[in-house]
Amino acid sequence: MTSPSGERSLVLIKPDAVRRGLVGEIIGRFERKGLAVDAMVLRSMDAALADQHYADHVEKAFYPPLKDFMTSGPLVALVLSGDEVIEVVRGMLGATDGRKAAAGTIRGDLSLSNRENLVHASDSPESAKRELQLWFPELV
Ligand code: 3AN
Repeated sequence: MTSPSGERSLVLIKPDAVRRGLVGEIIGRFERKGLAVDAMVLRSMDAALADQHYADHVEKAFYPPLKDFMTSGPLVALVLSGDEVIEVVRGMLGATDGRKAAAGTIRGDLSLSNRENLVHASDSPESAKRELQLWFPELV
């Protein structure tokens, strides 16, 4: 099914990327791909927002350290738009585990971790809708 060109994705450039000075590198890749930045903010994720954002993962064993990591410092939240942006950005991120992600992807080129994997992006139109409402309620 073809997605409308006005599709949007919620992207988080995680605290590891901010600490490592990779924000420009990562946003640059999205811009060079031809995607538009519709909104962007540097902010932190508190415990309550983490529990809402990762509602599907709160019961999993990896969640407590993931929550500690995601609340450990500022991150950059952005809204990207473009043709099939949700699928396109997921492809640009690569597999969850940076050690296994393909070369040429953001995680494949820049991460060696399963947890500190630099970027989150919505994985479906349903999660994009939910996450955009959570992070940028003024836009939806
Ligand atoms: P993705 O970010 O590729 O969509 P999810 O949604 O399965 O991956 O997991 C959400 C986040 O949880 C990942 N970005 C990663 O930081 C962390 N994570 C996922 N699986 C593991 C794991 N097995 N061990 C540690 N952290 C994990």
